[in-house]
Parts: sequence; structure tokens; C-alpha cells
Amino acid sequence: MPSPPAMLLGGLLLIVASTTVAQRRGQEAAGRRRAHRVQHGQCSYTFVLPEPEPCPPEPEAFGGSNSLQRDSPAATLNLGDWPSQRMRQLEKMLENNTQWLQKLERYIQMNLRLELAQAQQHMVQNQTATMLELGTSLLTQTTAQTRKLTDVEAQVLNQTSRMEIQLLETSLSTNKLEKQLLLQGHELHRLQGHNSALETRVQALETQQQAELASLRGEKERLRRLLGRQSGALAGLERTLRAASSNSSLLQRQQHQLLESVQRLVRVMAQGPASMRAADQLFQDCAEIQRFGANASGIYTIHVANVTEPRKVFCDMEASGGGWTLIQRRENGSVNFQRNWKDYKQGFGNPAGEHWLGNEVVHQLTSRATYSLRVELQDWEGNEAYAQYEHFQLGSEAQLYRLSLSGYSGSAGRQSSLVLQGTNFSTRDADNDNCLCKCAQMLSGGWWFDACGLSNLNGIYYPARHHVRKLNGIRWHYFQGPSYSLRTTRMMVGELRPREAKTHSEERVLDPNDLLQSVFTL
Ligand SMILES: [Ca+2]
Repeated sequence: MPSPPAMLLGGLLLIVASTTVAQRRGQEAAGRRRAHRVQHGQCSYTFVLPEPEPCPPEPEAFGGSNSLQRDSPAATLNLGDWPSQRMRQLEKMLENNTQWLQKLERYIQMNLRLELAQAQQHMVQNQTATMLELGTSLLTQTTAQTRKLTDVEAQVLNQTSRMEIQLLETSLSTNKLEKQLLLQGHELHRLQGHNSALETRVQALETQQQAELASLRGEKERLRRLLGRQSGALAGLERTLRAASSNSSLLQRQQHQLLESVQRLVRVMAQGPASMRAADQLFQDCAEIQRFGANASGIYTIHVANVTEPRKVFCDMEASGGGWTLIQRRENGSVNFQRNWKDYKQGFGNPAGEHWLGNEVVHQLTSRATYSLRVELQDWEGNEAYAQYEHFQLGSEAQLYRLSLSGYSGSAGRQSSLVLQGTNFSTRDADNDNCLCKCAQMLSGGWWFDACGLSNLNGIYYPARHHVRKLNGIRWHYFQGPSYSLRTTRMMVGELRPREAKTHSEERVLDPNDLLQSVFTL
């Protein structure tokens, strides 16, 4: 396919050729030529056109054959005007040609522009396609490269992380080992310390034992010397006793006289005014009876305020100044002390033997006046002990016969075996103790159990040889421990008097006449 410029050139040549044919007649006049220039963009085309020779005047037939049309009849043509006509003809032709050429130029320009635009577009498309192909291939290559790189990177990362994990594991195990080593070191250190402490203790114990042995040897020697001295003293005492027994017969005689005097006095009083007998009905406790003059221990009748029935009580007129009203006695196990609340309230047993006077009577008594409490104990080895409380008071039944004690003294332990304040009375059917358990059911009897306390004089009476290791027996912790059941007990209320300080022998050597005098002054 020929290129557009070639086609253009061809077209131009054709035009030129046709023009040449049209003007063949004037070829002979080649000397006269006319040049035409056509500008197309940067290019310029020059057409050299032959200039026609002035034609000779033709006959009239000639005039009608030309392409140029004439409106005027040929007859009017003048030969003198011919060259100028011819000139005008030619000029017109030239003009036509020029116009034609301009059209051609425009056509060429348009075609060229279109062709150029198409060519450019085509080129651009081609180039774009090429570029696209190149870009695609580049992209493909890049993608492949990237994929390879990514694979390599992933491999490197995997390797790195694996190594890191291994490193971590290694460091962890190292740490663990270090810790274990440290712990073992500590343990060793501790054991060494312990060992040295033990060694020191053993040495100290050895030293102490040696010192104790030495002191024991010294003590033994001292005791041997003391024994020698005491056996001498005993012999002296025996001699003194023998001498004293002769004196005691004298005292017995004095006592006998005194007794006879008292009996005489009692007979006199019994025969006296009736008011003396009525007074017997008004005694509220043994202290009053004693003050009235009765000095013999035994059964007496008392009338306690707010208690309707008169009560028979045992009065101890000897112990610690006398005038003591017994509220409890155990001596042989003849009375059952496993009783309920009502029995302990009302009292039971025989005042001459084992008995419980009754919580209500004791409450009424101790509400009326200030009382002391004396507890006397005896074990199975013949040891005696007592416990005294300067103030003793028993609450009402509504207060669960709560115990209030103060001012403890005595030989039955440095401490009281009864809780001093705030313990309520409990029986097997009334659990008022301070224990989640039921002390009365566990330890038997009725008592001021705490939880469950250090004493219970109303426990089970155990006979001889059965009295040890008995938690539910008759206990007084600070006298014989927690599981020793005592032989006899007495509890009595009265008042502690300075007379208590005097000994029995001192009381007995009093002049009987002084006693008689005091009785008569009543
Ligand atoms: Ca309880």
C-alpha cells in the first residue's frame, strides 16, 4: 500500500499531467512559464505551470468550442480584443486552477492531518501496547522476584525465630539450673546453721547437765546434813511432847468443866421465859444461832426470808470461827447427785450426811446479807485443803443461779478452781454453760460449769482405789489435778472473822469463866 505522501505526489502529478494536456497547444511557447507555490506546514511545494502563448484569432466556429462560455455573440468579438480576452480566459483558468489547488491543498492538509493523527494514534497504540507488554512482563518478573524474595524472607524469619526459641529455651533452662543451684546453696547454708545451732545447744545442755549434777551432789550432801540435824530435832520434839501430854490432861479437865457449865446454862434457859424458845424459830442461819449461844456443831432449824418452809441445816460451829451453814457435803457416796434442775433448786439429801441445801435457799440467804464461802476438801491420802471466798452471792433462778465470787484465799491451790464471775448453774436438763457441749451431761451432777471448768464437787462419788483418772468425779483442779476424785467435801456459807487466825489450842485454853460471862451478857 503506497504511503499517503506518495499518493499525494501521484495525485499532484496527475493534476499536472491533465493541466499539461489541456494546454498542450501552448507547449511550444515553453519559454514563458509561471511558478505556483503551495505552503503545507513546514513543507512548500512549487508547481511550474507553462504559460500559454497568445492564440491567433480563430474563426467563429472556434469561438464556440472553448470551455469558456460567452454570453455575447461571437459576431461581436473584436480581433483587437482577443489577447486581452485570452488573458482574461487564462487568468480565469489560472484562478480556477489556483482554487482547485487550494482545495487540493486543504484536502491534502485534512487527509494528512487525519493520516498523521491516525498514524500518531496507531503509533501511540502500538507503543502503548508495547509498553503494556513490557510493563506486564516486568510486572510478572517483579512478582516472581518478589515471591522468591518473600519465600527467602520467610525462610530467614523461620530460621531466626527457631534460633530465638532455642536461645530462649537455653536461657530458661540455665535460669532454672541457677535457681536450683541457689536454692541448694541456701538449703546447705540453712542446714549448716541448723547444725551449728544444734551443736551449740548440745554443748549448752552438756554444760547445764554437768552443772546440775554438781548442784545435785551438793544438795544431796546438804540434805544428808539436814536429815542428821532433823533427827536430832525430832528426838527433842518427842521429849517435849511427852512433857506436853501431862499439860493436856489439865486442859481436858478445864474443857470438861466448861461443858458442864454450858449444859447448866442451857437447862436454865430452857426453863426460863417462853420468848427464849420462840427465838429458836427466828434464826436465819448458823451464825445467828452461834451468836445466840449454841457452840456445838449439828442440825439446826433456820427460817430463811422468802422461803416458806423452815429448813434443817447442819451448822459447823468450829471451823474457822464457826457459825457456818453447810450448803453441800460429800463423804461416802450414799446420796445420788445425778439430779435435775428442780432437785438442785429445792435441795436433796440429809443435812446430817450427804446433801445439797438447794439453790433457792442459798440465793435467798446470800441476797439478804453479805456472806463468805468456805470449801473444805480431803483426798484419799488424808490431805486436807480449803478454799475461801470473801464474798459469795448466788443469783436468782431467772439469773440461772449465777455465781459471784471474790477475794479468794486458801490452801487448795494458788488459784481458784471456780470461775469467779459469770458462770451459770447447769444440770443434765439445763445446759447453761459456756461450752458448745453439755458439760453437766459429760461430767455429771449440777455445777457452775464454765467450759467445762476446773472443778465439780457434785460429780460421781468414786470409792477408794477407783478415784484416779476420773474426769466425771469430784474434782478440784488446783488441789489434786483434773482427774482425781476427792474423798470428802464441804461447802458452807458464813462470815470470815479475825477469830479464824487463832489456833484450836488457843481457843481451848480460854478461861471457861470468860465464856460463861459472854453467854450471860446475851
Ligand atoms: Ca453448753
